[in-house]
Amino acid sequence: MVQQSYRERRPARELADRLSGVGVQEGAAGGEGETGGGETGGGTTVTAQNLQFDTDTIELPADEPSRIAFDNRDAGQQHNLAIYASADDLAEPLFRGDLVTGPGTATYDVPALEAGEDYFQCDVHPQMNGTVVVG
Ligand SMILES: [Cu+2]
Repeated sequence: MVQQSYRERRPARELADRLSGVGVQEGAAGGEGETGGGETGGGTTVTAQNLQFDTDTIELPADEPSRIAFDNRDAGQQHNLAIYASADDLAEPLFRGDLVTGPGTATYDVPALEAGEDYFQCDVHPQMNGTVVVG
């Protein structure tokens, strides 16, 4: 990996120097963007369709915020995704996504969760549920 990126960068920089200063700036900004987005943006997608989630297990990283791309494909139906410590403890969600009326999508910013297993469900249709594996 390291060797490859050096190889790619050197010629690019030389070329940019020859062309103009603008090229150098673009190259630098692009490099930063790759590092920031690639590491933290690892995405999980959950789709709701026919009153079902497309998965009964969601994997999220422990101790760091994460993101779930939520896709509701049920026309006229409201769905969301909420995370609870367990199915028996629905009073205080660890995270509750905004309701989305289908067809529609939302990006859920999930706060850092402790390693372990949590429970998720659609609050409108609690029969749509599953396990969140954090770690
Ligand atoms: Cu629902």
